[in-house]
Amino acid sequence: MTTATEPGTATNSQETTDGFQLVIDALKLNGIDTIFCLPGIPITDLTRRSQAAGLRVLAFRHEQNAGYAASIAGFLTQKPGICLTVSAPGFLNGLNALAHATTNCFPMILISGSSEREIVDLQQGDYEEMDQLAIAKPVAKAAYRVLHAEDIGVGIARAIRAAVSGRPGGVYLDLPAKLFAQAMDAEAGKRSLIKVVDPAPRQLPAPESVKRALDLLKNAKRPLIVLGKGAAYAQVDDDIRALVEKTGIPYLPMSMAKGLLPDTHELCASAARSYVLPEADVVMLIGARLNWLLSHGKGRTWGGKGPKDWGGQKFIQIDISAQEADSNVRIDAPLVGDIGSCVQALLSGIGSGWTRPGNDWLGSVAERKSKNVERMAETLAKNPTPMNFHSALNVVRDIVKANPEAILVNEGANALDFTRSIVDMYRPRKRIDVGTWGIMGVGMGYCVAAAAVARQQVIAVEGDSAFGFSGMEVETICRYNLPVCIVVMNNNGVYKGTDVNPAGGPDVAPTVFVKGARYDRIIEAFGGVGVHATTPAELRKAMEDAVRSRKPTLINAVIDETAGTESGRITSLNPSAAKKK
Ligand code: ADP
Ligand code: TZD
Ligand code: MG
Repeated sequence: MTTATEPGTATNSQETTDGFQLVIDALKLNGIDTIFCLPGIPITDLTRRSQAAGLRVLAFRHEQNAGYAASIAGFLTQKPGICLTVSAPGFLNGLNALAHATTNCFPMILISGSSEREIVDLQQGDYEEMDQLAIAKPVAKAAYRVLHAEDIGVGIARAIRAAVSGRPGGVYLDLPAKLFAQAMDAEAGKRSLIKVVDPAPRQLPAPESVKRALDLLKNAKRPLIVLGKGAAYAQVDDDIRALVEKTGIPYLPMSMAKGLLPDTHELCASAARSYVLPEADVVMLIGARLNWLLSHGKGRTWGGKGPKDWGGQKFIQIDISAQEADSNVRIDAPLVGDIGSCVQALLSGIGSGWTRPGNDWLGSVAERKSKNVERMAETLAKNPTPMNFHSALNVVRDIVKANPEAILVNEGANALDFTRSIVDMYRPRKRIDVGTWGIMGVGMGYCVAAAAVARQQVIAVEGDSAFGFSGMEVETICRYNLPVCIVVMNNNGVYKGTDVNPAGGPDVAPTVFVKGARYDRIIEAFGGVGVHATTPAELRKAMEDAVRSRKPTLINAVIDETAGTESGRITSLNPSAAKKK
């Protein structure tokens, strides 16, 4: 770096530092201990020197998977997950995950090396030339570029603060190749770094907002709480549990909020979802948006007459983003603040004189629940040949019950929907899945991150299509010897394996894969354990062995290829399926 090394500008110390070192020092100073990356020009030395400096550097086979790993590490730890990539194509591969992090409100920083600014800006054709900053901006919560070594401290500090404060999201940090080799005085370099103070400050709700919410809740006849992944992210599990139990209000966990309270809790209304949504009169959303996953808070799901009609519910919404309220339907009592502070304020406002909801409401919820649970138990008890989703997931359900600390990764269509409803979760932040976009490809990246940062056994339930998006990362799982047990629900295709080519030609239908594929053999190539399971008994034994040995394991679970339905539970969103009706 020219200015800092000019005679007279350096301080007394003789030692110099450089851009590489300052990035590493800045990350470490802020408690970052893991980097998810894929090396190459210009960041190869950054990955090496990070490892030398004691960071855990996990290298992937494709940047998208490193990015997904970083995003979910952010969700699990509240620290921004760091993904490090090369320029242009590497950056673009990572960009999907950055957008995913922003969409899901996960804190993540995508750090990409970039080519020479002068050449990029004049479009003179540099190696991997691209104006990455401009491209990242629309999908990132914030995007910054650092040109001078003495600004690295500020750049990293801003990136961290932007990722974790307020509504968390994905941040892009552009580090041009020239930056890394810039030298500056070591003392001055050290002084330029910033340890971020209070990166995600508490945000207390206004007392009048708390009162408004409590008034609504107190007068409700049929109240309902919806817990979203924001509530899981907030890590205030005891307070949320206290709120549910003190008020006695039934709650519905969104997919990644499952286990915040055990799914077997008497107030869990998951098994009565289609009853409680239209019937509730006051709904309190805690860290959950009224997006498509909740049918936008209106329509028939909520008891509305037509597909877009309001069902008559009043809504309380706890969210850190003031802009979220009214995005779909009227929010009668927005409670803006961090979930911890909001829930505590509600708890103290409730005091001791709270009346629990009447037995007519709790009783009918319980009745619906037990009917549905009974019906499910009957289905799960069946043992058809070939194995279907239910009989296979009955095994997964038992294994998760016996290993409640294990983290469950889940993606696919039917493989997702059935797992979500069949496999109970018992602890917070143990279920990580396709999230807000319903995205395929998060699987193996999530497995690596979960095993690395949470240091728990990981169980992944993967559709055979879903698995294919990140399947090569089984090498990564084997390389780092991670305790990951992957179950591929192999029904020979996307949704099912029975489609035929309508034109009758030699190509199979677009949803169909090689029949009887042996996914188990992929992991064997890298020294992991592969198991071919055609019965629940074989699946059970293989999963038990995997959990006991903690060896990287891939079980090819052969599922009846006729078992799935088009798009799983979201057939209604599929235009061609709608046309057929
Ligand atoms: P789900 O998909 O589980 O319904 P969403 O991703 O739609 O959940 O919603 C999560 C919400 O949680 C977002 O609106 C986000 O702003 C909010 N959120 C995240 N962290 C916090 C927090 N610490 N305090 C308050 N709100 C939060
Ligand atoms: N691409 C991406 C990135 N995300 C997507 N969601 C899709 C494509 C579309 N898609 C789904 O929504 S589910 C799915 C695709 C391709 C795969 C379903 O097949 P599967 O699961 O084998 O994973 P089931 O059990 O056969 O239904
Ligand atoms: Mg499939």
